[in-house]
Amino acid sequence: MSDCIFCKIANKEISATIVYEDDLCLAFEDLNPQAPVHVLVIPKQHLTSLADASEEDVELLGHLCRVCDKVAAEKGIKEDGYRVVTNHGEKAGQSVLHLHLHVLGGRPMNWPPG
Ligand code: DGP
Repeated sequence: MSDCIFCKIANKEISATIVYEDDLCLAFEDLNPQAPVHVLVIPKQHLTSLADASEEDVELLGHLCRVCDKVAAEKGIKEDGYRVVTNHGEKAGQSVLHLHLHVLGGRPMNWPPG
């Protein structure tokens, strides 16, 4: 989508600190980190959120989860523990309308989340 900021990052029209990339997805540092490690994992294909995904996307969604774990390992937070979060819609606080998985770690995570 031409006006989507994460599509622009995926297309390298906007710079980001990329920590992982393959044919299907990209992982980059969050601009406004909420933890010592805060990486966003996005599909290169535009999906607005998890609610926009269909049965056709099952393999892609599984791949994104595997990449979250890979990123956590590369960032050194796999052993101690990490959190993966995705927001859908206004009440969940989604601010960028391109599916993204937050990988958070490097500090204790509270539960329930705010
Ligand atoms: P969410 O609230 O779940 O939609 O999270 C959106 C996240 O995206 C938020 O943590 C900040 C991050 N973000 C927004 N714009 C940019 C950007 O241009 N670059 C990067 N690296 N992160 C961004």
